[in-house]
Amino acid sequence: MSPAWPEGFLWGVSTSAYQIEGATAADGRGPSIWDEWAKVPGRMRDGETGDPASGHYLRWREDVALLRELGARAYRFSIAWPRVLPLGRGPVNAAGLEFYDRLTDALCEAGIVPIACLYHWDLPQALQKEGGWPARDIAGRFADYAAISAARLADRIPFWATFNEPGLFTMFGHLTGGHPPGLKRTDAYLAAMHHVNLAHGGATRAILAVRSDARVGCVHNVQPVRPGSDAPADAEAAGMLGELWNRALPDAQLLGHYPDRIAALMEPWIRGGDLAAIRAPAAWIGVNHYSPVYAKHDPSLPFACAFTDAPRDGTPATPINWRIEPGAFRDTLTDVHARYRLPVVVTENGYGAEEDGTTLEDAGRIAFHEAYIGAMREARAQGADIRGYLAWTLLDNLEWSGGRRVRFGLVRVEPDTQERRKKASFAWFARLFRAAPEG
Ligand code: IFM
Repeated sequence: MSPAWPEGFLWGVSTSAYQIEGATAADGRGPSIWDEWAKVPGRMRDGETGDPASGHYLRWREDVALLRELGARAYRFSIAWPRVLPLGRGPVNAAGLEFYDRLTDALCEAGIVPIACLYHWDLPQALQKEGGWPARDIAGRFADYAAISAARLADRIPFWATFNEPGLFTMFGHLTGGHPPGLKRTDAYLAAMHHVNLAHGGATRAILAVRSDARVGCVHNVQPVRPGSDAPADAEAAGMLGELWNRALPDAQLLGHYPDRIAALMEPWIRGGDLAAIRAPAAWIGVNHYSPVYAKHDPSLPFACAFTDAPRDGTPATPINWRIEPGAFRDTLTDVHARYRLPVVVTENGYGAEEDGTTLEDAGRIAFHEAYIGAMREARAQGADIRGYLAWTLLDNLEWSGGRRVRFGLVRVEPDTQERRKKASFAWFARLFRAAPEG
């Protein structure tokens, strides 16, 4: 497979802080909105919390050794804002920054390119108390946090992502209510999107002020939204949901405007100069893609649209019922490249399953990645400028409110001991990565 891939292609894996670190109260870390959320019974499957997750905060050396053994060329991790700034602002927690400093050093020593994401959903709870993303002031707090992180790490971290999946966490946290802070308010949702966009622009400029050669981007969830039926109302719902889910964030960040259907709705939050402030120089775009999704018309809901089940048409699906459609991945990659004209890095793509550990053979996961990497190759052949593929994910982890039963890892993590056991997919990826040309 290697000849199809250029030198320097970023082959590797992604993780996120809250999903793997555990140690939520260690060394001065402050609480995040997910810690607060997990306190309420019934919200997290099996009563899980951020502890122990995958125990990475204690076992990070072992995990870097795994990355080295995997032959990963790149590794995307997220920095936990509440570890660096326990109150979201104000005094820096030295121990928190040191953790990421040591991790970065170890990655560099192993010859692995670090890619840091500043926000994978773990907002400091103290900032939530001040209003969270719907409060405009948060954009400045985020830029300050970005500057602090970059000042310490950007000498060794070449790639930075401001946010992971802003289209998702703004919607689930403020409109549909399934993520913290659990709001179901249209105004909060629209405001959150705009302030995340402002935060993206401010943070990008803050990182570039520290290090002008930093390559800054943002990681977006991009999934084609299809109508759930032939009804025209479902087609309209899919159009609306597609703009909210896939476009509202990257269009503002990269094209300088909100998509047509929602532009007027955003006006109450836009002040003079905002759109220019949001559109900061971007070096790349991250795409997280797993499957297409479906929409239906529902006049009782804001925007009259909702996610709905995929039709039962015999299309294969993963064990957690996510449709397996490599062609949709290929088209997503070509569309994103054509729309934004930026180098694309696939920052997440993976296969979730409940696995009881009786076997480490995960043939379904291998077949999934093989098919999706084949689709990525087709997208490249069609001209899409794709610079990397980071599988989701290195370790079995905390799948948010889904708990730890659904596993995406190439490495199994035993729930009671956090012992690591490599799955067959680990060896498959190791062969792939080692066959790729050096960069
Ligand atoms: O685990 C998540 C990740 O945090 C964001 N993207 C999708 C993954 C699988 O659900």
